[in-house]
Amino acid sequence: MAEFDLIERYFTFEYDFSEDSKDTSANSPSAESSKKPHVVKGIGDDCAIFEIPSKYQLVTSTDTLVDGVHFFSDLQPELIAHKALAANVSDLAAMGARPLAFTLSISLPDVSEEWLEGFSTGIKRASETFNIPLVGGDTTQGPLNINITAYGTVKKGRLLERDKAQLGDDIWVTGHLGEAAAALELNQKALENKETLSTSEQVLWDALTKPKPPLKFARKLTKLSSCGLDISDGLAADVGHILKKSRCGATLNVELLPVSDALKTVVGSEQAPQYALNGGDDYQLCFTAPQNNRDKINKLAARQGVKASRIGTITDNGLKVLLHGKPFKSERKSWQHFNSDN
Ligand code: TPS
Repeated sequence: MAEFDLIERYFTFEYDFSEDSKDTSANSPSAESSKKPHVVKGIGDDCAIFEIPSKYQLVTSTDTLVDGVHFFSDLQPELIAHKALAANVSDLAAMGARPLAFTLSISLPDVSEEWLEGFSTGIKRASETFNIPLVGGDTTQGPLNINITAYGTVKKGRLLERDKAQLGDDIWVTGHLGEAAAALELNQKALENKETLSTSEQVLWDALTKPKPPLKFARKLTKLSSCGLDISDGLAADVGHILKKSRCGATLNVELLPVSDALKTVVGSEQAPQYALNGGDDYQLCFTAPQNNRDKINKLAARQGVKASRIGTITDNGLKVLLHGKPFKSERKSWQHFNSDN
């Protein structure tokens, strides 16, 4: 099948976005939405065109997913597609941005119509889940590799940045941590014999393959926090990025880390915090906020149906990881590319 036919057949979607995101749809904008950022032209020309009114800013992030590094190619193509888009919109959530559009460049070893059908279904579904239209891309032949560039918008000054932590801020995380990393260890079992997964194992497997970054919560959070990022390499490493950029330190309290019953059941209560601290692939948010905002953050989280846990404090220097006040010894390493220990 020629490249043009492939794009026409598998990557040209009619979108049906919810009311909340009409302003981000690729369809012609209404008078009301024209005051908000929107896509003027999606797939079909040499470039997509965005309208960004002056009180907004465009944010963008790109991520490549490689076979064997970010996923195994025998995973269902629907799930590979979901994960690829989720990992990218997670960066939009990390800035408190509203999704605007994404491009997809994919390199495929060969054209399997069945695989493409599944991948296309997964991309369409995920783009509806995250309210973000596909506006362009490229297809080439080569080793399986998926690159997505996501675009989002923020109102000027209303965003989460890594360099904005302040001394005395609380450190928070969303969701449960460590499940995806534990699921990776189940991978072979899950792929070979799915029906034998226990209920708890299935929870972990879903966390690995179907992450749902808390986009709306993150956007609303920009009223209560200016500092955050998404957890992809592992909590300790990602908190480290905040500390470096904000030139500060932190204390993390291991007993406060949100570990699920499912994780405790599968890896044991003692090991669970090790996964939460250094697991990676969580695609949850870590943010800091003044202590005065505790109640408001808890209320926002409850309204959005998001779990938010206060896990530590910003200090002036160094990262301390404590379990009930005593130093906690990490047995795992956070994720690092180019590191042979992964
Ligand atoms: C097959 N993993 C890969 S990249 C990454 C993590 C935790 C960090 C974020 O990457 N092996 C397989 N699948 C996986 N998901 C992992 C390992 C774990 P990036 O910095 O590229 O966004």
